[in-house]
Amino acid sequence: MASKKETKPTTGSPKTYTADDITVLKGLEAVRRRPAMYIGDISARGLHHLVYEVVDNSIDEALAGFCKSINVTINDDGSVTVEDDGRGIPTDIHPEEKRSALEVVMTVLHAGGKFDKNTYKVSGGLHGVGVSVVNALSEWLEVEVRRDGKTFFQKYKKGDPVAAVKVIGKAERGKTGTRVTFVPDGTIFKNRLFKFDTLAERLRELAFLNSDVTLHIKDARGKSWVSSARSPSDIPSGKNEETFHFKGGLVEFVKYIDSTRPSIMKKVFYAKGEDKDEAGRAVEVEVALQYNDQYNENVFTYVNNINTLEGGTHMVGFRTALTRTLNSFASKSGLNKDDKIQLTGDDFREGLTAVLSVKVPEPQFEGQTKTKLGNSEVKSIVEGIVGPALSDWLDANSPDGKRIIEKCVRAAEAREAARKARDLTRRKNAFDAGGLPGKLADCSISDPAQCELYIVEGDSAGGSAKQGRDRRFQAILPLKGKILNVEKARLHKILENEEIRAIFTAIGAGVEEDFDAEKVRYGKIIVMCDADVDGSHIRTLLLTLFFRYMKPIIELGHLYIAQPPLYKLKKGKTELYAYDDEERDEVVKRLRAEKKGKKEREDEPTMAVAEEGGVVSSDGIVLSRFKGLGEMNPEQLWATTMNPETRTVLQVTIENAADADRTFSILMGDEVEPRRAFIEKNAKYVRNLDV
Ligand code: 0RA
Repeated sequence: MASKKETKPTTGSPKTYTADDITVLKGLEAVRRRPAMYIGDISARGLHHLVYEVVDNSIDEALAGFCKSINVTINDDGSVTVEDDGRGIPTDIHPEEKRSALEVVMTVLHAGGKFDKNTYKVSGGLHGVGVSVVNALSEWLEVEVRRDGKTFFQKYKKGDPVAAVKVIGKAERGKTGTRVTFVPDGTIFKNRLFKFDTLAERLRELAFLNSDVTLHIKDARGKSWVSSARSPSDIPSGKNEETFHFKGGLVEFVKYIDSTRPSIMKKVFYAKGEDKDEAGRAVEVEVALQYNDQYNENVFTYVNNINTLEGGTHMVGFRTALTRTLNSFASKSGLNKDDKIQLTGDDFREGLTAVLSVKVPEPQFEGQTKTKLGNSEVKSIVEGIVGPALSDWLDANSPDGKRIIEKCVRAAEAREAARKARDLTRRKNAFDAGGLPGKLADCSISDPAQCELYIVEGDSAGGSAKQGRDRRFQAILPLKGKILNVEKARLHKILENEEIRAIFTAIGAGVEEDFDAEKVRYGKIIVMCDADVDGSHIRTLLLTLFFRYMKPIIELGHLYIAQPPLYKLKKGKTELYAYDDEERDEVVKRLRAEKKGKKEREDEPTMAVAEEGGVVSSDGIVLSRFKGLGEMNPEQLWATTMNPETRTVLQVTIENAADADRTFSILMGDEVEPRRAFIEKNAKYVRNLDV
């Protein structure tokens, strides 16, 4: 048995710097100098990553078997608190550092590793960089640890301790845990607004993946936060508290993902197993799957709770097991008569929804976004666990098995029809200039990094864009009306669609499985639609197409949405544009101030906007609302929406893959009721996009 050391808080004596301290300072300063290297970026994504990083540490405690409950609170002062009931960060004096281990964990880069006894620490990609990174990037951070009957406390500013670790009270017998509260540093994060929904999505995902843990989130911000919102999605959502606990784990996750897609099975398949790698360390494998009556594949894979968007060896092992086991069940049960049609991996993936979660002691992450598992031993471990388990399950649930095989046979038949259409698209590929769509006005430069493709709603706006563009680097592809809803169609139908084929061939990187991001002909693909209901529908149809068939374009940050202005304000020869109501009111004030003395300008009421045509105010300002892109002439379109020097474009990102999938299936799928509920819940965004 290990002897327990007396826990003494460090004394508050004046600090003398040792050689070690200097490397320490260097470490955290490096984080502050190049925060993106540690948390990905300093946008909203990086901001939320700070919270995930602290939560991941609590999840590590849960994986080690010591933590049952994690609470996240967004406080009214803009700070966030993450509290767990784990063992608490150790507080005894660190033998080498000669100060509290707590201080070392909070202030030394990657110190977690030195103490870490956990088998599956959340490491890899941007995760597992340690709570010291969060500390370095915080205006201030406070940590409270309950351990050994005491409550310890330390506060930091920009990563530096304000004072030594102190005992501030007792802790109830047997009560242990860690509470971290921090405010992100405003000199690093320009936008410090936490989104409840974004945090809740990650906590929900973690609760599905770790069925023993209960995660709770509360938004304790008051009304004053609404006025500081910069965009409608910044406004705290109606819900301000949620608790996530899913006893059914991955089975419930699969049902959640497919909640708007009817399953063809009575039961969700589930398997869990463990095997050892060459070094004798345990690799855990857990999987749940079901088939729905639609055509998309929705497989989400995780390694140590990190979503592996680019797949990897665990995914390969899973697919191999699935194809092999279902094929042998098909011939064994005589469902594929005389084996007359060859079933391939593609056929077994149509309508498949699955979650695969593996725990790997030392994961190697590869790929463009470092979300691809590289450990080769994991393939056979996953295959060896999933294959036999699925085989047994099919024997025990043969009616479900039969429905799966029947669906796969239908998919194989459709695949044959799809092959012809697909060949057509392949031949019309990037390098075959003659194959480019006739209505594409291509750019003259060929370096993709410099080129932009505008996908434009409507022929008349397309015409303006063609005239207004800088033809050296801007290409224009006009679309006629609405494209096919890809959520409800099989691949061959999709590839027969003229408009969609034009998009695929203009981009030149192939389709779905054959998609090759290196062949993308444009570094920026910009969707430009009217700011009305039809425009927003077309935009959603296009986003669905990219999400389902060219996802890497989104993941690699190539996809953007143009922001045309909503208003034109004219006074005499001066023409100004406004992109939202607030800006419109400001511009009106500015135009008035030009004429009148400064004294008067604040008192003027803002002008009402007429539905039709322009409104002329008493002092000659003409305000008109753009109803569509087609109303702008080429020069206006260039000046407001296309000139890279002055325009705003929104980059499309995927915050959470499983939830994004659900959103698209809700918005574009068959069922009306969930769509109505979604639109009602998000009505404030919809209204703002559409009006
Ligand atoms: C180092 C060692 C141990 C636990 C932790 C760190 C720890 C870190 C965090 C961060 C948030 N919550 C946390 N809970 C625990 C192991 C402690 C032991 O062996 O008793």
